[in-house]
Amino acid sequence: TINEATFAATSNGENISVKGKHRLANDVERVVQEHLTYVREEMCDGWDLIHEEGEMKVYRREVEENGIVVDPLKIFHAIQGVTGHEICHYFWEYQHRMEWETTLDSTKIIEALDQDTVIFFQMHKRVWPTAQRDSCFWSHIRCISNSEEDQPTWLVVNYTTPHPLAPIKPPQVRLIANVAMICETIINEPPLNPKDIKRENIQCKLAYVAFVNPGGWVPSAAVRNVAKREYPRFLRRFTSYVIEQTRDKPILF
Ligand code: H15
Repeated sequence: TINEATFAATSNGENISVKGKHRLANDVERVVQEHLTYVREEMCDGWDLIHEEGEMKVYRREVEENGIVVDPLKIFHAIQGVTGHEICHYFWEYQHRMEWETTLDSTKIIEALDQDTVIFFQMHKRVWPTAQRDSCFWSHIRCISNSEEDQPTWLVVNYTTPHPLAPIKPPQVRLIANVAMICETIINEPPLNPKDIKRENIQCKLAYVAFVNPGGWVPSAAVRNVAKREYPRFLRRFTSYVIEQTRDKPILF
């Protein structure tokens, strides 16, 4: 846990880092913990199952803020033959992104805060008839051990942040996002020797959570249609990509 005394704030409220922690470490910690709590909450009132495909279930809650659609989204999925570490690795690593992302024109890292936290600037494909969107967010990958016996939980969080290297240049509109990919690895019929675990014995249980604000008015029906089509498409394509990439590689636990 992070000690408050590790941080200081400047007179204009900006965080500065002290004792080797980067300036956004407090934010990262808070958002990670919020996601871990939120993902365990029951899916009850207000959540609609909007898409089901094999093991994939896509839920959404219809919410508008000042007439702008900000529907929270939760997807649950189970993928055979890969670990949570592998899923999170391919989701977080910049080098692989353009091979599975179909909604981006470009992606780049504008700052590395530490080994597990980088700041991305991304240009999103324009969705007709709306203005083009960009995004600037910290992206953090983490492994959490639950107990000696269980496989650890892996997660990636993407969270919007301002950055001097990424000023908003109208007519471009900035997406505001808080997204998490949270994964657990299940080992079926574990062999006595862990070295004998095969891909056919493993499964990754995945939860993908997204709060995205389009950053400006977009017709509600248009956003909802795009979201309903694009999120399942993303997860289908991304998980096939990870299966393909890891098939003949040693298992990364
Ligand atoms: O999570 C996904 N991609 C990552 C890595 O590229 C980035 C993402 C992010 C999005 C926005 C801002 C910051 C970070 O976490 C996969 C995203 C799939 C997106 C599916 C399309 C959603 C459509 C939402 C409608 C917005 C309409 C605006 C005109």
